[in-house]
Amino acid sequence: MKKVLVNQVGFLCNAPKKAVLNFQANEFSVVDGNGKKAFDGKVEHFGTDEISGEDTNVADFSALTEEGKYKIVADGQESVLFTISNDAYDKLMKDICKCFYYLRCGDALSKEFAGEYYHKPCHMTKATVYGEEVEPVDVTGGWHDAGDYGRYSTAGAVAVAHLLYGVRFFKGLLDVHYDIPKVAGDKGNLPEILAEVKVELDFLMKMQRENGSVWHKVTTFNHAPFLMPEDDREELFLFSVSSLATADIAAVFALAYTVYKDYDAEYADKLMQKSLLAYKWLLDNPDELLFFNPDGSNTGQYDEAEDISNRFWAACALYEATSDGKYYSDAQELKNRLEEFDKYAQKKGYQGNVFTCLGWAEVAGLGSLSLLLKREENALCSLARNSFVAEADRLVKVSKENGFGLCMGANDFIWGSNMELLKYMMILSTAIRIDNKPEYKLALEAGLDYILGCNSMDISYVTGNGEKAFKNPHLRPTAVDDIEEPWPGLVSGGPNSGLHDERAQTLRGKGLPPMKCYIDHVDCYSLNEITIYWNSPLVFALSGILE
Ligand code: 9MR
Ligand code: ZN
Repeated sequence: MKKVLVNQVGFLCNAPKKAVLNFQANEFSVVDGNGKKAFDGKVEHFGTDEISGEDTNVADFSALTEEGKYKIVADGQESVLFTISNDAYDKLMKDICKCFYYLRCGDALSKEFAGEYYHKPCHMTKATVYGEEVEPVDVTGGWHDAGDYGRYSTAGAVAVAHLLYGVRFFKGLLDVHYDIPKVAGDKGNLPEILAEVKVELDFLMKMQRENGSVWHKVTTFNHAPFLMPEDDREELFLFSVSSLATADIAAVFALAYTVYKDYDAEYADKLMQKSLLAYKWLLDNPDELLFFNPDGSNTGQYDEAEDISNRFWAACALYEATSDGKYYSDAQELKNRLEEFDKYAQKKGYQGNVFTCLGWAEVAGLGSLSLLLKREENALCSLARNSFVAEADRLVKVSKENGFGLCMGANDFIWGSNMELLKYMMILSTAIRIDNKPEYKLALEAGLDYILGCNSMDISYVTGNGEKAFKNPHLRPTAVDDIEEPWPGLVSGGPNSGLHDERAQTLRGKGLPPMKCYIDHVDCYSLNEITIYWNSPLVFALSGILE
């Protein structure tokens, strides 16, 4: 089918702007809401690429900078209506931030702020410590991870990290105003994004044992069927501690300390103490303690191959927060070990630069972000800068291999492919601050265009944003709440050529290119689930674009 694919939300006035046609044409025009022509241009033929499998043709209208509502017309085909305006992304930004509020667990939602998406308090019972004869523990609060009701320490830490690094790099995020209630312990001066993040930080504090180690997750033994969160009343379990979770918490609490100290010194000190306690446990327990589900349990495993990147992140974050040289030495030693491990991983087909990996499994890039913030002239800070620039250069190269200008290769279309892209966009938006190459900006914008509809599915992967936004996330409350539309601002996992669920398997054998391995169906947990850490990198990247 002939299609004019475009970012369905729109563009900032001075941003690069393009649409992609999956058919050949000589010319295109941009017309406003009244059908009046606003711009004429020539279509540039690109050709077929391996990610979309389409004959792509590019219509560049960057020169059109006047605010308004427009659509693209070419050869009788029309795009959806989109906006050009400097506030084109205001609603999107509010929506993707407010998602975390709707995902809150415990006694946290109110009808006033959640409206029709309100649900009763959930998961309020104490959790049993799996395999131990100890008192059950109160770990209420935080955010549900995803379409399921699990709460996982590493996933939570990474989502918080994306948001807090976003705040550190791009101050504008502190000025995003949207409706959420005051949170416990807020002295009345927390910007919305920090109030929301505090909800998860408070929960993560409860996940830490007295000895500093951190439980990997709290979930029911198996995933709940499709029901509202308050109806999920199975016993909650705290599964074993892992060095992965402990290191991520040491890191993210140190990072949080650097942000919250400007608002609430007492809370910041508490974060720092807990970070140090976790770090001490790591030093006392140098052997990796990875995580695997006990037999018969099927909730998220979030397994990782090593804990070196997690320990590296913790050392970097503590160095950034305290300037204490001992963390620098630790980070240096871990860097060497990580390089060794990486040589082995690269042999196994792993791609990209390990010092730019931004979670949930590989987190050394989060350590690099702390080093970038430190802005020192030393070996590790240089490594961070060089790694981000080298990776951004690689991404630019990849983006030239397809008509979408998209910095993704066929290998990137895995489970949660949109996060792969969003992490790349985090790298690009950070690299711009080191070396402001125009190519970085082009690749970054193309990434946003892709997420918002300029893709061969012709779908915006953010609910409620774009005329053809996806509507059927694999998300328990949405699936059963009898409300027509899901709440806005949810980011879909996106195409996954691995087709890891039963309904996705119906695409098998159709010879689909990676970009088309997607169905907007509630059953498709491997293509269309949502998670906190698929929303969070978009918050970071969009903040970068708006800066
Ligand atoms: O996001 C995770 C993805 O990278 C993995 O490939 C996948 C399979 O292990 O698991 C995803 O995480 C899921 C988690 O285990 C449980 N909550 C929902 C997450 C998103 O699907
Ligand atoms: Zn809950």
